[in-house]
Amino acid sequence: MMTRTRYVVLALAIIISLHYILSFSHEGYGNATSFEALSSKFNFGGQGPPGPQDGKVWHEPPYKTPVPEKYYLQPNGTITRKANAAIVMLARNGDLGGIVKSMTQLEAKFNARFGYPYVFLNEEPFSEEFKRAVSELTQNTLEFGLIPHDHWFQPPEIDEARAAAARKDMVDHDVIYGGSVPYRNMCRFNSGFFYRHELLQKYRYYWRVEPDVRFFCTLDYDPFLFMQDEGKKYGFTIALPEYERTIPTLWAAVREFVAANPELVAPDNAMGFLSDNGGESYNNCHFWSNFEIADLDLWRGEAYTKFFDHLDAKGGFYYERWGDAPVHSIGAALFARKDQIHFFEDIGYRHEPFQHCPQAPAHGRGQCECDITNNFDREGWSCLNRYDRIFT
Ligand SMILES: Nc1nc2c(ncn2[C@@H]2O[C@H](COP(=O)(O)OP(=O)(O)O)[C@@H](O)[C@H]2O)c(=O)[nH]1
Ligand SMILES: [Mg+2]
Repeated sequence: MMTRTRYVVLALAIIISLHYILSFSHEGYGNATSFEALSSKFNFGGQGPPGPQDGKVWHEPPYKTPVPEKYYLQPNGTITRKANAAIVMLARNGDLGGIVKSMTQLEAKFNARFGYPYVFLNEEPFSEEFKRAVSELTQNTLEFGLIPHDHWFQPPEIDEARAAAARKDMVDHDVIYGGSVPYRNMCRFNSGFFYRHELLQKYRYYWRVEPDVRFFCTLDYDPFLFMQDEGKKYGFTIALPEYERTIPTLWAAVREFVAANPELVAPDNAMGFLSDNGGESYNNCHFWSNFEIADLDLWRGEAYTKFFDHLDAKGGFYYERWGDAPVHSIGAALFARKDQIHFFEDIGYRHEPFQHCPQAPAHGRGQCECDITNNFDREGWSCLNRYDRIFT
């Protein structure tokens, strides 16, 4: 009996070792680009414990595997477990109407049942009217935070004459928000500061929600628990290219950072989403950051912190109009493993002028109130094909 057990254990050990050896070596070949090859030579500190997907060979994008039933609400509707998470809304007092629309839908489709707190942030104090109006929309906890001055406004190091000339040039070229300083403050804040706000310190995950967005489908599972238990770090619904004129020198700054800090780049990262030539140039693809469900520790970690500081020192948030969408996307793609970036196929979402409408079977399961043929994913401009291809 003893010898037989020993034999089985030995055989299992050999099979498991072989599996790991094969999957690691395979992975190295399958997805190598010059940047990834460079980065995979190094060991990576500061990325936290290995996730459950470590070492897996991907033959298709992770979203093709349905969300496990264990994340769905029980038939009796009771919640047994929650993640440490909040819904984060950056807004002005004047955004109240749009916030009411977004929040009403999010409550109806998800949060009235799941009970996550809201954190509202603003560089000016929220009015009593704003606070009262939003508190009428939910039973859940609400927190209102004031953004510290230095996290929002144009830093004194910025050469205002140069920034003003850049703004004028963008206005002359009809770049959207090209002449706006507040928009640039917002992009820089979202890129490098929102996760440092004192109200967010106690949370690990967040869902970013903007005014005037729509959520089409009933969400019967907890996306935060899904992120947490599956080791995901960044979730999106729409991927598209950025306007080149807003980021002419961003990629040069990224390359400089990677060359100087190769050890901070994650192995098996999503460079293949960002670049069609192994990191040589940026294809301008980014995750549309008006929707994000993500791990705050991704931004708080050493890699992204240094990356943001490097970009901020370049002044591109003001001398150009670097958006938080490309900055976050590049950060997520380089500092997380590709399988830690999740496409929420089952969350129906619209921010003008684009929408993601889930396809079958998610469309039916979520009783999605969207035209199934009106879906950005497969339109010519969608960058979802660049996401898909990094897994195949
Ligand atoms: N507090 C504050 N929030 C802003 C400001 N500008 C934009 N926002 C918020 O930043 C987010 C993006 O702004 P939005 O106007 O929707 O930009 P778009 O989605 O790129 O067209 C939204 O949540 C806005 O409420 C501002 O000057 N102050
Ligand atoms: Mg918006």
